[in-house]
Amino acid sequence: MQFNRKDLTDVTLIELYKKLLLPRMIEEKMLLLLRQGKVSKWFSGIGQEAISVGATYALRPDEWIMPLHRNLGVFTTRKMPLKDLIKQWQGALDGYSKGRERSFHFGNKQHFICGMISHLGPQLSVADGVALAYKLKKEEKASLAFTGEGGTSEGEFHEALNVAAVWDLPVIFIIENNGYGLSTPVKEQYHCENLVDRAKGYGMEGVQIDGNNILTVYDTVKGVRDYCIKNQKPYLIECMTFRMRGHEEASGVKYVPKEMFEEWIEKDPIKNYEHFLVGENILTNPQIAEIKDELKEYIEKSYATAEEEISDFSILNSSISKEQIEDVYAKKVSSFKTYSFPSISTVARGTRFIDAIKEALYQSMKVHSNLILMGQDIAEYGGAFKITEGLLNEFGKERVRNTPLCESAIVGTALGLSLECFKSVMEMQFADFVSVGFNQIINNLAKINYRWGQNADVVIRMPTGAGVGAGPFHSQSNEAWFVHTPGLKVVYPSTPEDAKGLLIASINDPNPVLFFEHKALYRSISSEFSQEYYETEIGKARQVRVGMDVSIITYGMGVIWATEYSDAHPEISIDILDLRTLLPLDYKAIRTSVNNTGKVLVLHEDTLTGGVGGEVAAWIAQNCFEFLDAPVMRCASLDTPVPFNLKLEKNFLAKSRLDEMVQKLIHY
Ligand SMILES: Cc1ncc(C[n+]2csc(CCOP(=O)(O)OP(=O)(O)O)c2C)c(N)n1
Repeated sequence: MQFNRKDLTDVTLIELYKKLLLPRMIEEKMLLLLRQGKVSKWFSGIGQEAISVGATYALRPDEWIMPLHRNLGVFTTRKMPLKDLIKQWQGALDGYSKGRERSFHFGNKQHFICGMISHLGPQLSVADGVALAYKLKKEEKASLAFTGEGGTSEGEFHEALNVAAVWDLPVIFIIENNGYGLSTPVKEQYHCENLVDRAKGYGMEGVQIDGNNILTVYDTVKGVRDYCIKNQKPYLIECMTFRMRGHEEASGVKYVPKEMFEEWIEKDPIKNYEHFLVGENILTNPQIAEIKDELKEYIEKSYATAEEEISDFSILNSSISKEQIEDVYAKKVSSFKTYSFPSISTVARGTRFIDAIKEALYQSMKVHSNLILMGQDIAEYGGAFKITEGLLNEFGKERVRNTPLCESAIVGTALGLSLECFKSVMEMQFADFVSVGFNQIINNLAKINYRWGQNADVVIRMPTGAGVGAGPFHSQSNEAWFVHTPGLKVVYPSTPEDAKGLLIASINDPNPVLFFEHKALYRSISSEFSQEYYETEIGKARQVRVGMDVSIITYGMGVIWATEYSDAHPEISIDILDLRTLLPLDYKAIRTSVNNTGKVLVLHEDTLTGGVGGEVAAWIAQNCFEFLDAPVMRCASLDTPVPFNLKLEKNFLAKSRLDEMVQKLIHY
């Protein structure tokens, strides 16, 4: 192995050696502990340390890194105290993730390390978001994301690299090509000759290097970082290396031919670097032994301290559930401030549902200079429903961003922006398309605050619903997918006034909010709403009508149906409750409505099975049983995809069974 020290001083070369050696020695200790059952899960990076260490050393300590499960060297090179890392690995309640996450699936803001989710690829898009933040702030920084060669087969790899290239983002993407996925060899993983060749396809530069040579890695990443910042462009580095142990410690390496180990042991990054340092008289063998002793002592001491502190930690107490639940959501720190808007220059003021959403976006953009809008065709074109029309002229291309067609990467980008304290609103062109951004929402945005205390300040606008003959993929109601996910908030207004106030509140909320807007309401309903900048509280239902005979508990289009039905049936005294927020539900208001009538119909446009109505009905049955004079009933759409033909669609929709269900309930 050839080492080229260029202008590095002896001191730097020795420091790099210590940094390279530390993760190896920690791992050796951990593997012992693993055998003793003192650590539960371990992903080994032995043989690959030069990549984590060299890359991290080449960055500034306040530049975000998105590591994966084999990147212990990132955590140690960022100088995270080993005793705290050990607590994390032991699942301790005072570890970085408070016992909630696996060994390397956590992050830490103070060290600018973003925790991975098991799905691997999503880290790449989060790096895009951080780089976008650097670019918008005109900071001289780059972000860095790791992926294995297996992870390059994920759609997220393609999406993230494409976004970085199209948006000219200063991101360094590093592929650690270590020969195998879990057990899958490279020839079954990809068919191009070299993964770095893909860089050209995205319109970016790339290089393939020896990932076992610490000086090559360090020097390359340092140069690439300068390039990314100076040229405001991404860069792809493929590091050739080898995984010397199993995917995780329990899985073994039987599928790897023996010769490969023999070949790669010769290329061991530490042995070779040591050889170079001794050969160049930078270190002597006794000095190396001394360094090893020092590190050993540090490791043993850290382990002993961690053990001591862990055993001191108070045993779980009765408030454990409360604390766990409280950590799912970030707390709102700033209180609401009012602003006056003398003129809404580019937005002609109307009173339709769509005007309310526009105004909420406009005013929020004025109030929050760190708010970014992203979505397909939202800039010049004004969005599929023309909601963002005019915003580009008012706020400029940096803040009103057309995106490529890649929902997952844009949700990930939104999260990355949040790491750097930006807010974002992403427009899903149709709520149906959220399925291709699902993983980032469900697994990254929703869980991140609970996992390691980082909030995801993101609103996703979801034009939803049927009734206009748009067929199965432009009509779905999919709010229930998200209501089942702790960490998200799900908001669903049914009036212009609420649409404005709830959207402003969602943007002010530091948590991820799925904001449902019924498309059929955009231009069909109108009512006065205040020109003030105001919030409608998330989690509070609205009593639409007070009645005595039957309660209809509903939301979205259901509110319109229930109100029309009530108007057409003055003989029935109907209590109508608009839930407005589906997660969290307003149980107090639900109880009041049940108490008013004793007969409850839960109505929604979504299909019946597994819909939000089931949750509401179950809660009422358990908590309001004594108020009930009849079983809680549900009126929902048919359990089929949404059909295209208008007659079929009408039959599909819950509205066609509303009268039947109300009558059934009344005559029970
Ligand atoms: C989306 C997803 N599919 C499958 C897995 C299971 N899995 C975990 S690691 C891994 C192999 C990853 O290979 P590579 O990206 O080359 O990284 P390496 O582990 O070799 O460092 C697999 C299949 C996963 N974590 N996420």
